[in-house]
Amino acid sequence: MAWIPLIPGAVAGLWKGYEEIVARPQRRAREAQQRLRESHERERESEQRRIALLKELGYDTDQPAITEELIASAQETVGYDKDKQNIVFAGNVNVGKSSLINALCNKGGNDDGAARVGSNQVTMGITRHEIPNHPEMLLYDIPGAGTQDVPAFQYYHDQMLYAFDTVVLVHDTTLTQADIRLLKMCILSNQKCLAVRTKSDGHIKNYEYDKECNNLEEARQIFLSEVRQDIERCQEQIAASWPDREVEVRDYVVSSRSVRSFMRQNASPRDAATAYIDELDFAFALSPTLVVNVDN
Ligand SMILES: Nc1nc2c(ncn2[C@@H]2O[C@H](COP(=O)(O)OP(=O)(O)OP(=O)(O)O)[C@@H](O)[C@H]2O)c(=O)[nH]1
Ligand SMILES: [Mg+2]
Repeated sequence: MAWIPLIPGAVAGLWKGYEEIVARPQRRAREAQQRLRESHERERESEQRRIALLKELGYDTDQPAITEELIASAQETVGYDKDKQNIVFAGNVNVGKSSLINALCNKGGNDDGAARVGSNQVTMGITRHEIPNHPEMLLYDIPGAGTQDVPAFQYYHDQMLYAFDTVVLVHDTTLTQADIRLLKMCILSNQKCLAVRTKSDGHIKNYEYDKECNNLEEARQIFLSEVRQDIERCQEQIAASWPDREVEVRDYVVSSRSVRSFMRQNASPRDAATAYIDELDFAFALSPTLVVNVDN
């Protein structure tokens, strides 16, 4: 019975044939169906997240959709220059938007063409500003959002923020929920945006008093460590709306005084309240051309 040892081999061969002709294609088909189901599930979840986000941002069906035509007409209204980087400074009232623009343009509040600054000098309409020797960019000053209750969607539409190349969200303490919603609105619109946390000089001086520090340097260190943690927390909150892709909004810590000093190509002040923090990175983020010739 020499063929008896061949039986297991034959069974194995048959099994292999079955496996290749029937079982494997079936398994592949099941796996493909599973992948398709998972991909539909992901699309459904992503659409649900988008709808929830629009609701959070105060989506208003009465507002026209942001079409190419709407963007073109808004650009004509605001005086957009297609040959330049058009950068708008947005945010709440009194946070320091106009002061930052003046600092970047190397102007004092009383100089000709300076943006109106101060608590009784609320910016009422859109104004355009040029940085001396930097004709490649235009800065736009706009009125503040008014109250925390203005939905991001409404501020974004009312101020035609979709018309600009870059939105700079200015704030002076932690990012408020309104600020975070505005940044999310920009991300949703695939628009370049960044945040800038200004008035650091005043905060550091306040910290020295509030935290009973021995000197300004100690106050600066405590301020910076708290601010960096806060920025991380806000970044996580923004990123949570897009779990399926990487989203990061940079938040630069500056003061308008130090930005002006930087723009005048001065070395960083020694004073701990006004010494540079993120001024160089902020200027670079606006345009790398602003930091050429700088060796601070
Ligand atoms: N200490 C300090 N004060 C600042 C700084 N930036 C702005 N301020 C003060 O904050 C106040 C408001 O500044 P503005 O630049 O007018 O603020 P804004 O965001 O343009 O205000 P609206 O146009 O009303 O929305 C002014 O009194 C400024 O002097 C800063 O970096 N440090
Ligand atoms: Mg202003």
